[in-house]
Amino acid sequence: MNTMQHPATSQQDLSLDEFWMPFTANRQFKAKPRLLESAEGMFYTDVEGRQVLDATAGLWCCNAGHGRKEISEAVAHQIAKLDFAPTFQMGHPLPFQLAERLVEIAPKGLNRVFFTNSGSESVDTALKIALAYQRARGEGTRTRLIGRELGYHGVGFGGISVGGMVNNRKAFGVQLPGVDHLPHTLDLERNAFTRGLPKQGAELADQLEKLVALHGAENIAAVIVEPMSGSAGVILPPQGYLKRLREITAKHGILLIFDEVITGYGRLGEPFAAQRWEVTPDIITTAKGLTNGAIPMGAVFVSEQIQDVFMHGPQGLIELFHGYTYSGHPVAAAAALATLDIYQRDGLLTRARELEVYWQEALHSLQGLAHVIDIRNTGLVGAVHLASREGAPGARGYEVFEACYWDGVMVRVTGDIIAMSPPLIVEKPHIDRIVEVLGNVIRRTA
Ligand code: PXG
Repeated sequence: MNTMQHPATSQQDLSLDEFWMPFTANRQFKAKPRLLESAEGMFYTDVEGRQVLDATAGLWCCNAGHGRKEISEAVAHQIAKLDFAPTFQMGHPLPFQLAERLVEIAPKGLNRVFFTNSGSESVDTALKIALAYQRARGEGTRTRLIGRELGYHGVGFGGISVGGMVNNRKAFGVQLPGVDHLPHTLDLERNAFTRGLPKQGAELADQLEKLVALHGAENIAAVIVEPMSGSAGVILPPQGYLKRLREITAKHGILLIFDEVITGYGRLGEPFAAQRWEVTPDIITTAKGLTNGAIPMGAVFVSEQIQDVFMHGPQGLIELFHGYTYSGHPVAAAAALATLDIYQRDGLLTRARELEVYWQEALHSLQGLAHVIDIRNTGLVGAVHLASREGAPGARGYEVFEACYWDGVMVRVTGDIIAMSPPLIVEKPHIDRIVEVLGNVIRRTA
């Protein structure tokens, strides 16, 4: 195909062949592309000038909405002042400042921060810290990791091993050995159309006791779960479930890791799900909302007690042989600091709480439409679960997703589940519009 002049302005000029798109049906997409060109506030504008209401905060990351000048100015300033500086045996002030600011909003006790560039890297970092911690405290037989069915922990080999999304695992053969999984908590029979957290299912956490009995606590390093599974289609923790996991892990000396790549930075009405649901894990992984999606960056929160275990031996010893060239990158850190300023100044870390009931009632107004078999919500997250067509799982969901886009609302689709997580600056008329368009599309989709 012909190549185009940079920058692309019109679809006709653009060769779509060379970019192998991630998590995309490339041939289907390229036959009828959806190309976004600019963004402001709650809206994208596509290359044909169509306004698209963003009901997904990009990919669950643009929590303060799009086009925030404070962030782009901070980035422009920083890239001109210090484009890059190493953080291996060298340093610069920004990641130190950022870590201090992050600890102020983190759950009490999680006061050490390791920087990465993505959620996947945050997960692998957390798993490696957990393994090294157990070894450093003299519990070196604790090498097993436990995840959960339908969990999404990114795409590194560690993440897909503890993750439980079947399609993300099965094409790749070998994974980490010594991994086991808890059952997922999706239970349409008992919990369909619950507003907020399901009442049934806390006992599913007790399955961890079974895994402990099977493998021996002395062989298990850590349990990793998303407090709320986002990617699998908004699967919520039953009331009491996370507390139970915390009790069982603490009893057996197993670390509890919350993967808050989606739930972190205000999505649920508190800075972190750990605060919203009053369960403090030992490690929290984050990314996405940390920089409002503007520059790649992740952060892993660890308790001081865990870090202390590493701080022994000769002064000159590198305590953790782990890190990325771009850990604490100055431009990313500047973006994160500007993002935190916005979140705090505009009260965005708790705004989801204020809008939660309005959001919930709007979504649940779709109950009763054909093929809608469940609606789930918490904070500013929601899902409409559609029945699969016989022999064609995912087809109905994809059609709804695509039609919503052409009608001017961007939602996410996973299988036959429509997931939504609007920027935290969303206003009630936006919510009305999202639900109206989605409702109309579902009504006309067979
Ligand atoms: N953990 C969790 C809980 C995530 O949701 C990752 C780790 C990996 O992050 P990176 O930055 O490596 O992609 C994620 C990412 C979707 C969707 O629509 C969700 C994610 C990414 C892309 C799409 O459900 N979550």
